[in-house]
Parts: sequence; C-alpha cells; structure tokens
Amino acid sequence: MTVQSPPRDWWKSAVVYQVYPRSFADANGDGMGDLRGIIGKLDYLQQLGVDVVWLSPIYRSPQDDNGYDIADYQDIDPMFGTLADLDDLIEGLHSRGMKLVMDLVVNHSSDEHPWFVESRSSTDNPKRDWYWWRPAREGFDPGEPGAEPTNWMGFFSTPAWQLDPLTNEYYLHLFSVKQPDLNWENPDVRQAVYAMMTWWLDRGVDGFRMDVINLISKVASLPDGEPFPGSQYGNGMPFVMNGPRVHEFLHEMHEAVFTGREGAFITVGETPGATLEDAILYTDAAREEVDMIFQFEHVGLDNAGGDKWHPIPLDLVALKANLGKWQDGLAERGWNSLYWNNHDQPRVVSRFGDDAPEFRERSAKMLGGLLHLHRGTPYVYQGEELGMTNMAFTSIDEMNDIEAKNYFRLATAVEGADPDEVFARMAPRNRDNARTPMQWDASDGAGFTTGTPWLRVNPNHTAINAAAQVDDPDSVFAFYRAIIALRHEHPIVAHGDFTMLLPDDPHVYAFTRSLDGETWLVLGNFSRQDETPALDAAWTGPDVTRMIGNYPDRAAGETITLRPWELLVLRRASS
Ligand code: ISL
Repeated sequence: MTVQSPPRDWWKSAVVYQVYPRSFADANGDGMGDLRGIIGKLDYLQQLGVDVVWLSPIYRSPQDDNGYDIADYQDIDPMFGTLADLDDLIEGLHSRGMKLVMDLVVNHSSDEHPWFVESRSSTDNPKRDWYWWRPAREGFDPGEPGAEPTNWMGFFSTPAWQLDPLTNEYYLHLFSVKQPDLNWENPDVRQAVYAMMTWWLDRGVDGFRMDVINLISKVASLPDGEPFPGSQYGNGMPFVMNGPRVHEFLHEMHEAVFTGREGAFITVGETPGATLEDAILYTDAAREEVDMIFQFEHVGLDNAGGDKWHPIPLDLVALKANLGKWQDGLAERGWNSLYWNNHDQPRVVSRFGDDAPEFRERSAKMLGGLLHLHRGTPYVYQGEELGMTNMAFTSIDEMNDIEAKNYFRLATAVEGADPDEVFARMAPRNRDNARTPMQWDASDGAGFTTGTPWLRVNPNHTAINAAAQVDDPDSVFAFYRAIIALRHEHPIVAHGDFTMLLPDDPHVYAFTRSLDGETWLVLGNFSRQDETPALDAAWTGPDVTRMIGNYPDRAAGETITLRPWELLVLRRASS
C-alpha cells in the first residue's frame, strides 16, 4: 500500500477554528478554560467539520496580556494544564483527522522570561543584547520627561520605552511594559526561536500562527517618529512594521524549521499594517516565508482616522473595494486568509451584521457564507458558528483587557475626556467583546464553567448556545457546518477565480467564482430591506442551481430579489 502524501498547499481547502483557551471550556471548575476542557469538545469541532484548530497561547505566562506575554515557551501554564494534557489534545485532534496550530509569540517575551531576567541584570550580561536596551536620550537624565530613547508610543496607549532602575537604561516594549521586544538582529535570538519551534513540531504540532510577526525587524538606528498633534510622542510604526530584514528573517526561519521536514504544516503570520505589496512578498510560495497572513485593512474601515476607539458605520462599497483588491492582488502569487473576527476584534454579527433578535441568525449566516466563499483560507473564531454577539458591558470595571484599561486611563485621566463618552465609544470595540465565555448551554455558567467565570458570561447565552443549535438544521451552527462542507466537496470554493460584481451597490455584496467550466454567483444583502441587484439574466435561467442560502428557495425563473440579510449562492455552467 502506498501512503499518499498531502498536497503541499492542503491548507487552501482547509478551515481553521480559533480557540481562545481561557474562554472555551473549563473542565476543573476554576472559572478559567483549560486543555481538558478543549479535549472534551473535540467531537463538537469534528461535527462542525473544521480541519485545523489554532490555540491562542497556553504557555507559562504571568497573563499580563492573557498569555501573549510568555515566560516559558516550552511549558504549559498550570492554569491551562500540563504538557501531558497537550499531548492528549494533539492525539485527540489527530485521531479525528484534525491538526493543531500553536500561537507563536516571538516579537516579545514576558519580562519574567529567564532571557529577560538575565538581560536586565547588567549591561554586560551575555543576554543584554537579546532585547532592545538604550540609554536616556542625549542631554536628558534617565526618567526625565522626554528622556526616552525615541518618541514612540506603543500599541497599548503607553510610551514604548520603560526605564529599568537596575541599570538606568530603557528597554523597548511595543506592547505592555511586561512584554519587552526581542532583538531579532541578534542571531542567537533567532536560533533559540527556531530551536523552540522545532521542539514543538517534534512534539506533533502542525504549524504556527505567528503573533505580530511583521514587527520583528526594526530600523536599527531607531529614528524618532512623526509627532502626534499636541503630544511629545510620535508614531514609531513606520520603523517597526514590515522592517528592513523581516523577509530575510522569515525565510531563514522557514529554512531552519520546515525545510526537509516530512509532514503537512500551516503557517500564518499576523501582520498589522501590512499592505497588499507586503503580503505578496510574505506569502509567495516561491519565497518560502509563510503560507498566508492576517492583514488588517478590512477591520479598519469602520474606524475614524484609523483609530479603533472612534467607530463609524461600515461603508459596504469600501469593504467590497478593499476585499476585492486583496482577492485580485493575491490571485497569481500568495494566498489570502479570510477572517471577520478573532480574540482582538468585536463579534462580526454585531459589527458588520445585525444582532437585533429578528436579524441575528440571518445576518450571521450571510456573513459566514459570504466570507467562506471568497478565495482564501477561512478562520472561524469560537462562538462565531453560533452567532455569538458583542457583550453589553456596563462599566470599565467589567472589562479585563489591558488594551481597554490603558486606553481608558489615557483618554480620561491624561487627556481629560469625559469617562461616559469614552466608555460609550469603547463599548462596541473593546477586545473583551470576543472574550466572554463560550456559550455551550443555557445554564448559569453557560456550560463553560461550574465555577465563577473569569469574565462575565453574556446574558444572552440563555437563547444563543450550542446545545440549542447542534441538532437544529436551521441553526447558525448547521449553516456553518454546511458552508464548511461545501469547501471540502467543491474545488471551486478553494481554487476558483474570483470576480467582484456591482462594486457601487451600497447594500448588496456580489461576486462570482469560476473553475473548470462552471461559475458560482454569491450574493449577500447587507440590509434589512429587500434588494433587487442588477444581474445578468442568465442567473434566472433554467440551467441555474442553488448551492446554498439562508432562506427557503425561490420559484424557478423568478427575478432575484434578496430578502433582508439574505445569502444566495447559485451555480451554472460557464458560457
Ligand atoms: O488588538 C489590536 C487591535 O485592537 C491590536 O492592537 C493588537 O494588539 C495587534 O493586532 C496585535 O495583536 C496580537 O499581539 C498582541 C496581543 O495583545 C494580541 O492579542 C495579539 O493577537 C501582543 O502580543
């Protein structure tokens, strides 16, 4: 018997499911999700039909940024379980035909990682250069206002440099003060990371989601950024995003970790600020960097001035122009990832859909179906397949996330804005919207925990939960299952050409996919009204079949009028 090796780009036909472990399933009743909890839900994931499970970080961590601050890359945090539990999870996934992707957070470590503990201990420690240390700016005393080595603000509304009293020098942290940036210029850092990745692959994991991987190469001269209006701080992003050596580093990583290794792997780089031009370089298979990236443009369209804390309504025409650009731009070289939400983004049904009770299910299905029929690898974020919504937080004290807390502090205490006004703007956007516990059933702890959950359960779990949906053929869950199956059954979904239609229609999203003599038409209504898009008459002809939709079928030959939040997918032989 010959064993067929999987095609090199098997992940083009795959669907990835993201688990945020602390909010997924709690097996030991301490209010925090854990690995045993995930193991208990593998049949659920298999029933949904996903191919790959990506776990947000479960490594040993002080949890300053919910595990994105890692103190030991080769151990499991006790709150999640043990390495033996992880081995069981890998085994449980593999035996069901699924794969495991680990989060790889190597732009920074925790300040409690032994590397940083050594690095900070003295200016001549051998690991000093593993992080970015700099003295105070010339002419300033350490700690004086303006003494930071550069004027950069970080991602979490704080300056990007922290003075360490031990040696009176500053270290760079683009995220929290407990997330010092590793210095990838140092080859020893890179080799340590590659060795760690290899160790995980040897253990059986199938790939990595690489956290902010486009920040690993900084402009080494560390120039000041353009000052923000009225502020002593400026924008350092141009000097850290998609930096001068990032492609070199990613190719080196690929060679060191994956070249010559048997197996079927998947890599996806998280790359805020990456343009289409950057993406082509990151994902062109011939360059051997990563298989795909998470780009951020489409989740920035409803931000005023690019600021996530100033939400504005989505302009559908802009969304189509943007996603259409990415579809065209990666048609020949590279590959798209497809996502609406994750642990950093609000729930899509509340953001781009309509979470009013009468439209929630319809719009959740429409958004899921529409996304998965683009060309690229789709990602489902836990609970999306149930149509889980944003949380109606009532005060900042209910929020846990460091990004939200820091911003609230900056906007109110430092800049003097009205706390109620700031909270109202933050409510639809803060990351905890996506982090409330998974809604398994209608019980008090939502079936997530028998204890007190670390973050309040969304009260709508009594109506929106897995138990109510898994056996209901009309549920959002059943719809996601069907759309995932469609990808597995029809090569056109993964591989077909993409053509955007009706770019100027303000309410209807329309495109075709074509492969081997057939064409599919995908239509999505982003409104509460009936919409009659201007379509080629051939789509009402007798040779058209309906592939999937979120309403009952219409009569043959009828003009296509889309009902509120309708998704309709039709197929015909190409002319
Ligand atoms: O969440 C964001 C948008 O609101 C970003 O600022 C986010 O921090 C950025 O996309 C990078 O995200 C990743 O790295 C962070 C971590 O907090 C996020 O959870 C992670 O996905 C630092 O590791």
